[in-house]
Amino acid sequence: MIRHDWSLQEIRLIHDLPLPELLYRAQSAHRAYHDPEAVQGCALLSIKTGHCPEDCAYCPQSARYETGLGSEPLLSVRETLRAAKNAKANGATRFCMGAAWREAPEGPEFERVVEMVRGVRELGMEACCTLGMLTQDQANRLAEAGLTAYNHNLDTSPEFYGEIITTRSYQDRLDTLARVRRSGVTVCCGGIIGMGESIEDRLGLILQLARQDPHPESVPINSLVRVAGTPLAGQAPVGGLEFARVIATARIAMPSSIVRLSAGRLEMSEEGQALCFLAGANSIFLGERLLTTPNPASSEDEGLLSKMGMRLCEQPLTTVSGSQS
Ligand code: SAM
Ligand code: DTB
Ligand code: SF4
Repeated sequence: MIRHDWSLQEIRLIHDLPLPELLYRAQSAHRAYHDPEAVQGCALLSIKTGHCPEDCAYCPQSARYETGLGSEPLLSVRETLRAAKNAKANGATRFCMGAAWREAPEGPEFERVVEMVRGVRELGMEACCTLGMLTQDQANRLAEAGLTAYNHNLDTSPEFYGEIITTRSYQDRLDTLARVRRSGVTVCCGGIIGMGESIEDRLGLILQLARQDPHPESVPINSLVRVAGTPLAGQAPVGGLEFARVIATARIAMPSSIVRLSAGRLEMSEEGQALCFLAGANSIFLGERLLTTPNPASSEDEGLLSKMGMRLCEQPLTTVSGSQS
């Protein structure tokens, strides 16, 4: 049953269950809506890199931190579609284009992104964008171009958010998410674990997502990639069991959503990643680069999936109307 009336106490009780019971419930929820042997492969491309005016404390692309990352102008449609074709050939069915903008610009740059979305859809892939804040008109134009999903993360609980970002509010993010929802594009919204937040903050994020009606169709759970020069570079790594508990809790609270084991896999063991799949994660990013940081090589991922007797989904999972097959 899909619920939207979760309380923090209920989510806490689930998260704190003995691990065998938590995994059993997560598996049961997973199997009610998804093939437990298949994961969706997605690919990321940074279409506009660096020099972002925001101060997100985790992010290598903020202009405020010395991370050694250059600034690159918006890629061409041709370069982007070349990367998308390559991603498709490597097994990805969803292509996500990320830009280091506070908000999507108006004018020729936006038109170029619209062309990219059209081109990715023509390849038969799901198209996702993450461009910062959007106006309603921009969301509608992306919808018209066939955009499958828009990624805009809440990142953490409303209470902890101010420790991480000061240049835009939680409400700004909720407003953009509402515009995406209104446009008919599906919502991709999640957060980051390992920024120094409490367990209550992790569950506060899940509560925010699980109280939305409908739930975000896609929920990326990132483990912080600690980048030298960012304020969060010295955070302690998150243990695999702790991380899997968050995945399982998200899976139980939002059973029909795709829960994505997103950034941070390079630092996880094979066993840690396997536990995340058993806890209900059913998507990973493929390819050696996320936006600006490294990701496991495809040979590693092929090895892991084959050892688990699992496989990549051959077909896209999300249709533009928001229904999942
Ligand atoms: N600038 C746009 C925005 O912030 O909405 C889009 C790109 S931004 C890089 C997309 C998401 O990547 C962020 O919301 C954050 O959750 C995630 N992210 C960024 N840096 C990360 C890091 N070092 N570790 C894990 N996730 C990260
Ligand atoms: C999301 O939640 N994770 C992806 C995607 N949405 C855009 C981004 C991860 C970025 C990790 C840091 C980097 O490579 O720059
Ligand atoms: Fe900019 Fe997005 Fe990075 Fe924040 S997460 S600094 S908005 S690119």
